[in-house]
Amino acid sequence: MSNRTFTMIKPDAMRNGHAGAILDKIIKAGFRVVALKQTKLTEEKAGQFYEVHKERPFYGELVQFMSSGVIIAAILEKENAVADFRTLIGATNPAQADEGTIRKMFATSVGENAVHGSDSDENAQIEGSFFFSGLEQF
Ligand code: 3AN
Repeated sequence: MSNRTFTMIKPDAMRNGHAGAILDKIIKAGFRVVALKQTKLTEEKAGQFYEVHKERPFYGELVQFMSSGVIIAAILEKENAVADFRTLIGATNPAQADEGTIRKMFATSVGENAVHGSDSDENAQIEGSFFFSGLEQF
């Protein structure tokens, strides 16, 4: 089992001034930052990142939104990182997210849901290397 996951703080949370509070919750939950940067996705890059969702009805909206402002991308390390991080962020739809989860506290809607979290060890690896070279991971 891998001990790393990948996250993005999405444009809604960045615009709403929640980046600091979200990073604080992540670190206090026991995740170590392996790599971190602020960046902005082009539509093309956002399209590539979410390629697996290409056939979903919300794909166009998702690509537009994810390229609409700056994001923070990070690789995080902790035992059982992928599952524990998904627990910390809560359900995709903030209306269904548990109390105290990042999405419950900071997300606006199912589309603008504050944070991304990898859904498997394999995707954590792929997504982390989409943003960071080996030299940027410590
Ligand atoms: P999660 O981010 O919880 O893994 P996925 O993989 O089902 O959820 O969806 C990826 C992203 O697509 C979500 N984070 C959200 O931004 C967007 N999304 C998912 N479902 C919808 C929807 N019904 N309408 C708009 N955007 C959606």
